[in-house]
Amino acid sequence: MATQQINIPDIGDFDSVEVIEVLVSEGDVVAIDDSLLTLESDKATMEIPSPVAGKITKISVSVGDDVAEGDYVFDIEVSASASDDDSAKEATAEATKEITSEVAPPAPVVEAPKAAPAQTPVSNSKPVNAQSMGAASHASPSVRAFARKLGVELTQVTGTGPKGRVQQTDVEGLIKSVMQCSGSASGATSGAGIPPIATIDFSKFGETTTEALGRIKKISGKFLHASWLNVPHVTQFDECDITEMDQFRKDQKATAEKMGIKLTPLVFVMKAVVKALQDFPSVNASLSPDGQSIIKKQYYNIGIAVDTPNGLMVPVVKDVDKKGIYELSRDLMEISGKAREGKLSAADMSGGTFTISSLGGIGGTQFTPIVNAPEVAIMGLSKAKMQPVWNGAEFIPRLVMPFSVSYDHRALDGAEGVRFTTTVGRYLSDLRQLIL
Ligand code: CAO
Repeated sequence: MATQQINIPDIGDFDSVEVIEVLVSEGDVVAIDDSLLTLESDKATMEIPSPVAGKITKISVSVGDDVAEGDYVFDIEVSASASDDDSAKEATAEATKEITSEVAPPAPVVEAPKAAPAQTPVSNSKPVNAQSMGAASHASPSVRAFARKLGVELTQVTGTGPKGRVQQTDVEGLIKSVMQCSGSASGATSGAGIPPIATIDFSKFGETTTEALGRIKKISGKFLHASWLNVPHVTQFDECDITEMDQFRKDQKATAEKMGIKLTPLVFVMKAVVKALQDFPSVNASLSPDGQSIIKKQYYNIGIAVDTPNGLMVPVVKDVDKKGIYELSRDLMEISGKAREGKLSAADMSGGTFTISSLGGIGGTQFTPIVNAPEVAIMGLSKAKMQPVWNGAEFIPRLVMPFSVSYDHRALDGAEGVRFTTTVGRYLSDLRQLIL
């Protein structure tokens, strides 16, 4: 099979345009016209479709790169049947020129119509995040831009065009049905009636500068805002004695380093959390769309909040229950590295069942993380410190780690919430319990 080098085609009047999405990963199989990249200038967004069918064998471009016509971006191992399909290449060149008239950053997702709060999950829908928006659906760049502008995730739209291609009318149909539904679900829509914050001309009081928020920050901000408005949050604070755990970590550090792995407290927390999730299945869950039942998941995929130069990303470590601490450390290093380099794929970001946000490497005593809806709980880790602890006879120095769990009060009662945090703390204080 021949390998074809893919270069940026004619992109109109633009000399250099920023890559804002890499829509494929190495190993992905693509069809002719499948979107490979999204580019964005200050005036327009455009997608680069694949000129051939085949397997992506190399990606030489990352989110944030500037590209121009002729730049080499991918290698595709061309499927035998498609290797000399010139007409497809011409069609692709045409499609690339279809440029939207304004920048349309992704907005909050409009779920399939349900008489329930807008953020509640559709049980069989993919978890939603910036990277996954529309990546797997077939649609022209103009339809993608139209959907993005209205905040519709293309994977939620049933395409009625040839080969299931999503048409503009399909997107309009979904919006119409959601609007009808939200109108009939009294009080269910989020944000309605919220008093606005006063607009102030700060320059009246001193010098100011205004900088546009980064793209990732804008997207994560919308999800955080939706969760904050829709989920009745409770945050339970707790702390645990991790003296023995940390000694064990230090004992293993040299072995880990020889394997090229950095062992931090986070992987032990992931194991303790998963054991506690097995004890409390309602925490590893989502509410049903009508809010009348709870969907408990028998898989344990932990989202990890990663601080990147572009903003907060939440890649997911899969099957944490089945992995040891070395494998988890390797996974953590890999996904946090990919997050920081802007190389996460849709698959890396989906399927999470519970999230951990660790600020332990930075500082702070406690914080209130926002639930990563449609999950129902999130843990916040803070920095462990040596503290004097009374053992009944004297104060002894112990390493104590503060942590918190915010949860959706519709899914969990306060008693269940504190039983969960107490259980996590117990496992972290005595790791032997993880193998019982
Ligand atoms: N207490 C004390 N020390 C801790 C700690 C804790 N709870 N957690 C980590 N540390 C230590 C680590 O052991 C490491 O020290 P050594 O190098 O001496 O071993 C150091 O802090 C740095 O750790 P790290 O941050 O590199 O690694 P991690 O596995 O703890 O975290 C990751 C990985 C990706 C979660 C982290 O790098 C990160 O991005 N954190 C920020 C997440 C964030 O922004 N959350 C907020 C979201 S809401 O706005």
